[in-house]
Amino acid sequence: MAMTGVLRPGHVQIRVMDLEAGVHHYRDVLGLEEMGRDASGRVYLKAWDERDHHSIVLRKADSAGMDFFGFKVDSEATLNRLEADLKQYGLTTSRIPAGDLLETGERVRFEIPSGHQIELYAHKSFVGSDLGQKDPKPYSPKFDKGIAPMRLDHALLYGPNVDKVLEIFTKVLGFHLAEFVTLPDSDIKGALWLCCSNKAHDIAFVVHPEPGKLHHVSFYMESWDRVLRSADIMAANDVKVDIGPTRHGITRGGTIYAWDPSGNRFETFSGGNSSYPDMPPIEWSWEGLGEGGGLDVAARKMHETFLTVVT
Ligand code: M3P
Ligand code: FE
Repeated sequence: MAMTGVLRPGHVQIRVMDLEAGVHHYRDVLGLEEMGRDASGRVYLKAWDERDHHSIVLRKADSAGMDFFGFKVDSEATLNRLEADLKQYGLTTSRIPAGDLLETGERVRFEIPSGHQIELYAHKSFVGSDLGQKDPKPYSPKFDKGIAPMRLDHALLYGPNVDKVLEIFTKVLGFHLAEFVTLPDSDIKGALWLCCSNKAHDIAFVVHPEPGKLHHVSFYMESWDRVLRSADIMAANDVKVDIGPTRHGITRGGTIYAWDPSGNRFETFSGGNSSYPDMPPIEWSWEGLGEGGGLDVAARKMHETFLTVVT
């Protein structure tokens, strides 16, 4: 696949109420590597198979949630073009100077109609993975440190105006819709799984009255075995689990939803459908999401927390 334009989820800034409890969770339990701290006290972390400097940024705040979600684009030229296209569409964009996030170039930030801050950037320092770039090894001891996901995979965000969000991601940013859920007794799309790659999804949205909410940040595990191992590690560390281990019918990914110490939900996720822009999106009814196993193949029911607990 000739990937151009928006390449992948690159970073997410998560608010935590107790910084050291957050660092303990993301570094020692999840097993991400701490890559640095900046003058304002933010903590930067990376997963073992990621090559750029960081993907997770923790900021101490009075409330939990997500400050912004950033996508890496293929070049400065693409950054400039997408900034112009977003303005042309009618969104307000701003430039955040290079270096505001450690080892990261200039970012274009905009608020989408669901109330979330989304960013695009073209540069983040390449630091490589432990495996090396030449004749890489298949294994590093880091794979056994904590849950040890391979990468930041996606986020699921809750907010209003999901129809407008669909238009911006597909018409302006070049994403395609992989799967969607229609609201009860209607053909209105109330939940979206959107891709800039051929992964199961790179970002997802569920319609919700309150703007700017985080449902979960998802981490990719190499296998279903590794998802099950993550359940053991959650239990050993008293991490509160929401749903799973099970499979989502939507995306067909193996999953556990659980909470960090501030109440931000995170997911350990494996497998999942591949998607291509020429494939018509998969449609789910509201019953399909619940009793049809869209959310939870094993339980085949709606979980109250899925619709109500967000940060
Ligand atoms: C995901 C996700 C649902 C399927 C979800 C698949 C919620 O990876 O976004 O959690 O039905
Ligand atoms: Fe997910």
